[in-house]
Amino acid sequence: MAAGEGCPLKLYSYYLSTCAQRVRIALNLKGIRFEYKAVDLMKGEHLNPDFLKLNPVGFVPALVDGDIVVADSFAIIMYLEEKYPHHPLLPSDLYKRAINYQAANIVSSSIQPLQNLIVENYIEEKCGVEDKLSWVHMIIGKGFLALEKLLKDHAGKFATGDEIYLADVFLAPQIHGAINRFSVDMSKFPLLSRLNDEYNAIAAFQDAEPSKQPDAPQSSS
Ligand SMILES: N[C@@H](CCC(=O)N[C@@H](CS)C(=O)NCC(=O)O)C(=O)O
Repeated sequence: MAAGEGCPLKLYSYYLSTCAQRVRIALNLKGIRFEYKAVDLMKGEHLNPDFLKLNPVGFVPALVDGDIVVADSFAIIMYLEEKYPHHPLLPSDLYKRAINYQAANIVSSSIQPLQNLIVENYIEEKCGVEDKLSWVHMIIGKGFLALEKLLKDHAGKFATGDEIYLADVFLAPQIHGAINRFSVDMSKFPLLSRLNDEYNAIAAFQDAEPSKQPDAPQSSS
């Protein structure tokens, strides 16, 4: 039997999806077992009618919890946060909580959607692979610079102090993808580089990495 098979929670995921990776990290941090349901974005499975019933916009991740279906990583993580309040991902301090929302939203609104597969494919088709890569580097660079500035007065061991919170859950996959998929030069982002080292040492983050997922090819990172 595959790991997690028969668990009430089912996560529709693709191994390289940074959005799904956020949810995998949140589930791991909270110690919640889940069944992994692979959706192959390269085969267009996210556009199949069955998947569109789970998420009408046709993106992973989606979470099924019995009769409840939630899609979009932010909504899923908030659902998990309220259903499983242990290992809280939101600090009680109001300001720190707002900074967590801000950092998470820089990743989820101002970086990832602008370099999503659908955008990458469109740019590559219209302008070629070089333009696609320079676009992705520009978008990631702009967002990472903003995150460096935002977090410099808030970071401790992690993004907003010495505990792992929402900002870390969103930052880790974005940084991992920037390094491993797009070879972004991280020397310009010393704080994010240091945070990445911290994340890489934690099992909940390691286990959520693309290469560890059941749908990853043998040699992926
Ligand atoms: N806001 C959504 C975005 C979801 C999203 O963009 N997912 C990507 C993978 S990270 C996807 O399914 N892309 C397929 C495509 O671009 O066609 C979330 O946070 O879940």
